[in-house]
Amino acid sequence: MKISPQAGKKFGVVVEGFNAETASAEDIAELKKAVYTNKIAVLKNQDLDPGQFLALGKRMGEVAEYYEPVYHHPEVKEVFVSSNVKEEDGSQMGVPKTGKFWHSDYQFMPRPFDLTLIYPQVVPSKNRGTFFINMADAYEKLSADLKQAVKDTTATHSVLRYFKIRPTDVYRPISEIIEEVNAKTPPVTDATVVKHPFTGEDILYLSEGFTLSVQDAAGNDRADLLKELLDASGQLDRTYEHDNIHLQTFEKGDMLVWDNRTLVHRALHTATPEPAVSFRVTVYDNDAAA
Ligand code: 7UC
Ligand code: FE
Repeated sequence: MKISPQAGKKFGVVVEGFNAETASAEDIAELKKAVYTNKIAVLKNQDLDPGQFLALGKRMGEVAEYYEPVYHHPEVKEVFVSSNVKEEDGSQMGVPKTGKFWHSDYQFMPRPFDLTLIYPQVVPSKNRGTFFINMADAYEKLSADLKQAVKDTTATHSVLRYFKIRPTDVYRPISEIIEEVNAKTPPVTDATVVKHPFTGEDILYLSEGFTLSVQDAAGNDRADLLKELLDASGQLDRTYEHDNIHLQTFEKGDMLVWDNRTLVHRALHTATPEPAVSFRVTVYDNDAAA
């Protein structure tokens, strides 16, 4: 196994010679350390079926299955499927057009995932990739005034604005669906700046997609501050040229493993949609900080 920095990129490493079937415990530990330090690892030349992909996830930590079954792989429910391609029998596997907004996975849940593993299956020929922002770096780069302003504030997150209507929701009143989403996944409130459990970094923990509000210690809504923080981090830049934005490209056989606590990401917008399918496994890492 050889880990090297991604040439010409803001962050991330490339991992060559990683064999999911024969990797030692030391290899897995080294890989996880590289992910926490460099935020994203691209494992080259992977060839795993959904069961083997799940097995790799289990070696990284405690695999968490997605709470909405419509995303589940039909054979391996812990594998989350994003697909805009119809199956041969006309059925839909998983959900199309997922994550086309800045977010981190499960940011709206009481416990967000530590690691996300994405394994692209059908890779578009152009416009492939995912945008990422390192929110520890974004915090570090805030002005002294903004760093002061964000102290003692909290941020509230919800899936509501990006909850996907399921096939079974057709003809249901939207008010009923909204009530159901709020009952099942009530908004969660966290400190706006959280400490990374493994690296100790301070992370600006908010996203354009899931963060509803920021409030100060007295409970006053600080919509102005939320907007300023999102703007400073690069999440409001519709040209995607902000210095904080990293475009992670990939090719068939690549597997991306990222530090979901630190990074926000966003699926690349494509005007003319090409077939794209990817499998995902998400992991809670219960290891004590090394
Ligand atoms: O369909 C989607 O964009 C899924 C999104 C609402 N949640 C992904 C996650 O893991 O938080
Ligand atoms: Fe995502």
